[in-house]
Amino acid sequence: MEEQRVSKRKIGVLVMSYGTPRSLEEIEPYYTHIRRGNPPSEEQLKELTDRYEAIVGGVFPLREHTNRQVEALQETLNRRTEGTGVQYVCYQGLKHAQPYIEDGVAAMAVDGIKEAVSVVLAPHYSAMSVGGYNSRAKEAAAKHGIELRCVNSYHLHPELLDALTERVNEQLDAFAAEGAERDEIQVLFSAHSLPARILEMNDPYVDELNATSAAIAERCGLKEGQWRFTWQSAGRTATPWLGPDILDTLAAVQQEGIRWVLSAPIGFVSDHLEVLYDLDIEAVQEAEGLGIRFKRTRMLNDDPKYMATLADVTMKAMSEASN
Ligand code: FEC
Repeated sequence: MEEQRVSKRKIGVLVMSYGTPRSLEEIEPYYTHIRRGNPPSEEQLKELTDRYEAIVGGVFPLREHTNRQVEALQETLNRRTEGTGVQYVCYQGLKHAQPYIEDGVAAMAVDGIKEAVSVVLAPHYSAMSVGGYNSRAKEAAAKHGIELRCVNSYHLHPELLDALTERVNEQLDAFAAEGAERDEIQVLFSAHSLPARILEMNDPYVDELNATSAAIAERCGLKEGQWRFTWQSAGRTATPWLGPDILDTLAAVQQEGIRWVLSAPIGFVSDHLEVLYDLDIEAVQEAEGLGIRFKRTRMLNDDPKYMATLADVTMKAMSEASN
């Protein structure tokens, strides 16, 4: 038995996520890393620290969710490969915090991994988001002599769409229980904004997000005009960012007479700052001021259908490479 286990083909899985500080003291180096080595001003640092303190009093929920997602993906892959000659081993690599992407790849090398797949905990590809993760992963893998295949996106995977559809329906039902007619509810799908120059780069980000939104709207039976896509969490910089922002969209839908809004942040997969602050605090306050009833869909976190999606795309990347 032991001999059989040793002879299994071992494939590394680099599971990459944005990363978050581990303590209030780590906010400054984290923010400096996001800003490509430029430390934030005192005012910028205070503003970010205040946002973290507002969400859960200085705890960083993204870390726990990423840890749990990596564990749950490992368990899913173990179940799928039981009795086969292949073993997948997951490693975590974060974009802006420890363990960095390069640390995850170095840990694979220490364990003797020679072939690996990288996958990002974000379903939609942009050269400015997932592309950045994958190019760092490729560079580190080449340094250690690891053959790496990258998953770019999985925004229309049927199990991902099922999990997101369930979440939209759940909140539509919750609104209905409060007296809303289902077709009076406006669904706002959203994702992290990016600098508007991606529009000149032939980047698939916008199309992929629209495709996910349209697929969920269809599965939920939403009528035309009952949903739209909007942006959120744009950076606080002088460059133009993709819009409209959700706060402006709330004002626009109020002008159209809409009173019930369901926010579905499909560009994110975990409970973290951009959801717990930008939506649950900022957008909720804006909606209240406009007389709009506002709800948000539950995040995927370690949902089994999301884990099945990740396991599928990981194994598919390997099988395509072997053909
Ligand atoms: O909970 C947490 O601690 C982390 C939450 C978090 C997630 C996240 C995801 C994405 N971001 C994306 C793009 C950008 C671009 C800039 C930028 C800046 C920040 C800052 C914080 C932050 N992001 Fe983020 N992002 C999260 C947090 N992000 C904090 C810095 C302060 C601020 O602007 O609010 C601008 C960088 C620059 O200055 O050049 C661009 C994209 C995603 C979704 C995909 C992914 O998860 O990678 C795209 C979670």
